[in-house]
Amino acid sequence: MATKYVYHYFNGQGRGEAVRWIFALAGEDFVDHRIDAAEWPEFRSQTPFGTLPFLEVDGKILGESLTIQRFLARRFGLVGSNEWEHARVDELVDYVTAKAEQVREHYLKAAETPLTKLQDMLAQNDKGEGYFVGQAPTWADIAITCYLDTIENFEQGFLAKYPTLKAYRERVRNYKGIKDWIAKRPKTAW
Ligand SMILES: N[C@@H](CCC(=O)N[C@@H](CS)C(=O)NCC(=O)O)C(=O)O
Repeated sequence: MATKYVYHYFNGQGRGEAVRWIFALAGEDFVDHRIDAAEWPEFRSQTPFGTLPFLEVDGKILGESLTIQRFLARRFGLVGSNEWEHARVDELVDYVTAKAEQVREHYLKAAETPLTKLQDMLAQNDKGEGYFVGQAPTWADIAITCYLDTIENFEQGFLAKYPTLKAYRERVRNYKGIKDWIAKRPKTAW
């Protein structure tokens, strides 16, 4: 029997969206349960750590956004093809997650150095025309593109100064599964 996934997060993108993209890229069904601000105080007691997101996997509960992403990425083969690639993927996800926090706190000034670094790093693999790591998409591509989306949501056109990254973002957003997800997901304020 197919595994039943129920994913709980607020009605927005934020820390929660990358998991939805992993499901979309893998072509796996999940229940996308979105919690309203009004429901949150009561719903909090059902979460493992008092925060969202969390994931139910056939009734078993897993918290922490990066743990959920890593668990699903391993399951769906989105972690790279050898030990070194796994490490590189983890490195990029850790980096971009920390930088996303800084954008939340300090806005786009905090994005300039990481964007330059990411663009240089991307150019080192297949001249920047492919993926961040290896020859197939990984959850690092999803984490990085969600970070780029956060930046563009803050200020549309900000990525114009980073043409390789801008083109990369468009490519990832057009992957099979992700393109459909972006078209059909609820339109939200963040
Ligand atoms: N380290 C946790 C942080 C989770 C977190 O802070 N989630 C926020 C939403 S993005 C939350 O639940 N905020 C509501 C609250 O703390 O009351 C993770 O990555 O899952």
